[in-house]
Amino acid sequence: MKDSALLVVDMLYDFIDGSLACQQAPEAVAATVDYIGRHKGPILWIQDHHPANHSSFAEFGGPWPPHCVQGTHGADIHEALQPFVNEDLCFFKGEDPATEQYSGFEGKNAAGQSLAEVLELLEIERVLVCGIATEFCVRNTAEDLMKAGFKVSVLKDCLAYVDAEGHKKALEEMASEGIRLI
Ligand code: VGL
Ligand code: ZN
Repeated sequence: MKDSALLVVDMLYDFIDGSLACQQAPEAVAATVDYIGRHKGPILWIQDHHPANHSSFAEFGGPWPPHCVQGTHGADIHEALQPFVNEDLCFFKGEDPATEQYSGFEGKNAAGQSLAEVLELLEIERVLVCGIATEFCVRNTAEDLMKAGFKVSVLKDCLAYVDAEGHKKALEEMASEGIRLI
């Protein structure tokens, strides 16, 4: 059987203990480290990576405090996960100041390859998605992967969220769309 890929979404300091700290984030990081110990296939990473003048920031009319600004600590992957990071498998999103980009699907790595392109090169059929935030990046990424024809599972113990109700609703809706919750 082909390997499944693990896709870790936005486990970045600003979403864990920084300006946009999400509920359950430290627990989700610990559960992800634990899961990686049992995971066989490749591990890919999505990173929110904004310029300092991004339109999603409140001072520019958006809904969020400044977060994950390029070159800052808040944009870094949590240190507990660093031993498993391969730079070629890191995909950046949110780099265009004018565009909100919750989905990591069109994220690009340093070589300019897209997530979908690399998943295809790796001959991945199923993508296991975990990360932050359930309602935004996790959900949009999982749905785009489904639409592109990948099988998708979400690791429900490895998620953090902005709002508990929103998290619950997002899980229900993903399940109804055929995304497997494991
Ligand atoms: C996200 C809020 C702001 C996410 C990104 O990726 O879930 N949420 N920017
Ligand atoms: Zn963002």
